[in-house]
Amino acid sequence: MKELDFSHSLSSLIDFDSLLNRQVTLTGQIQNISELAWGGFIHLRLPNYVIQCVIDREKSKISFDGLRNESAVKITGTVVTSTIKNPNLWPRNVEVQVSAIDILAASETPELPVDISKKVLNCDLNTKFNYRPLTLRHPGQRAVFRIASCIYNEFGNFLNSIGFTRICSPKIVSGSAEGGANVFKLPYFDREAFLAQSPQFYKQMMVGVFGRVYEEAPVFRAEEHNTSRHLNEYISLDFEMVLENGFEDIIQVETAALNNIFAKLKETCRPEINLLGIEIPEIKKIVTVKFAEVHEIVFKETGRDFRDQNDLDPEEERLICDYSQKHWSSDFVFVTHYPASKRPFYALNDPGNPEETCSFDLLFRGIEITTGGARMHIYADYVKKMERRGMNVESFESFLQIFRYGMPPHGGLGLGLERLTAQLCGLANVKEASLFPRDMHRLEP
Ligand code: AMO
Repeated sequence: MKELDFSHSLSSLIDFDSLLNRQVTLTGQIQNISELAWGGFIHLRLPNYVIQCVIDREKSKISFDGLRNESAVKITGTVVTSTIKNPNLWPRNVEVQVSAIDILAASETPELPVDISKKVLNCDLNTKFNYRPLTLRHPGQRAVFRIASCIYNEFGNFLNSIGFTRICSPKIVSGSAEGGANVFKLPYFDREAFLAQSPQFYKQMMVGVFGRVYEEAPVFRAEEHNTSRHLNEYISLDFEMVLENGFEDIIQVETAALNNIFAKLKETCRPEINLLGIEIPEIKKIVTVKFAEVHEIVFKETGRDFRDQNDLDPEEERLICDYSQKHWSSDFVFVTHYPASKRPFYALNDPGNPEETCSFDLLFRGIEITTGGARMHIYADYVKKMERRGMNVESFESFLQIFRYGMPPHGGLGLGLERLTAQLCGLANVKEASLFPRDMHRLEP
């Protein structure tokens, strides 16, 4: 039996510098072809790289006939120092002098439905999403999702490092955790079930088990409005923990988690950051402002009066972020003490002012990226609040049993991966930070 050689598949990034003047065989796809009188260039897309391959027609006897953008090919050649440093390529210091090209699968049409060989992917959102398997191959799009991948990994890595346990909660559930009408129903044998709006109840249950838990998973919201900030399915980065001091503990952990993510992005995603021309921030100081104060600041600064509203309007979120930039030099604002009337039943009301909750939203560059807060942890408090809200206490009994067996003060948060990615990458629409976005009109691809 032939012994399999896994040395290549198990190697990490290719160290092209150490391969200088050596022969390599690379399997990838053709990002771009430039044919010139003497030969030309192929930009070959590899995992994490787009490398320049140079074809000398005379020396190599390779013809450009039959080579098409996106075809899958195996290229053999010698790694040499590159003469032109093209900023769209990575690595930039080396290129491959091609001796042979083997076409593994030719792209069917010479004219692709979207030209993904240019630096900027020039098409409208619908086209971008209709041809997602193709448009995602564009280096700018790949960069967005490499950044999302790093956020996802580092959120978990950081929480693991401070004693959190990863959980996977069910996505088919019997009720709505976040309230409201935006819940998807589905037939479940002889009854009705729902797609989870969040892992809220399960992460609270699991705090009773491990004390500190996190989950990174899809959640589902039947939002009936098509906006640039809403998806019907998104990735929620959640954690839940025992609180020693109060909901400020959650803000501390989120700040540290975000700063770790930002440091990791700078360390590992430099080519992507440069390609997108973006700036990765750092939370140098924690800025908190009470919900009621936001209304006052915005009114005083702009004359816009939102003071009778029990939530922040998207416009008001933008205005307070502008203010924060100008006066507090911060891209991040933790807005605290949201009105109890606007928060779900599980939120802990402020003992000093029961109209307010011990909760917060984190705003980043003009948009809410996180909701978090302390929860009630006494059984009788849940029953009282739910009855006051006219909720059917019995139907929540499987969740409420955790409070019958003793639960410490606890709280946590949910951070929208797509919203954070979109804000970091300067994308105008959160759907652009979703690989295969789901909205009211889109179920494919
Ligand atoms: P909330 O419903 O505010 O809170 O959601 C938390 C975060 O998820 C993101 N988000 C969305 N992203 C894209 N499309 C949507 N339709 C969408 N809805 C929400 C936002 C938001 O800040 N259980 C609580 C969290 C907690 O208290 O632990 C919850 O789900 O970034």
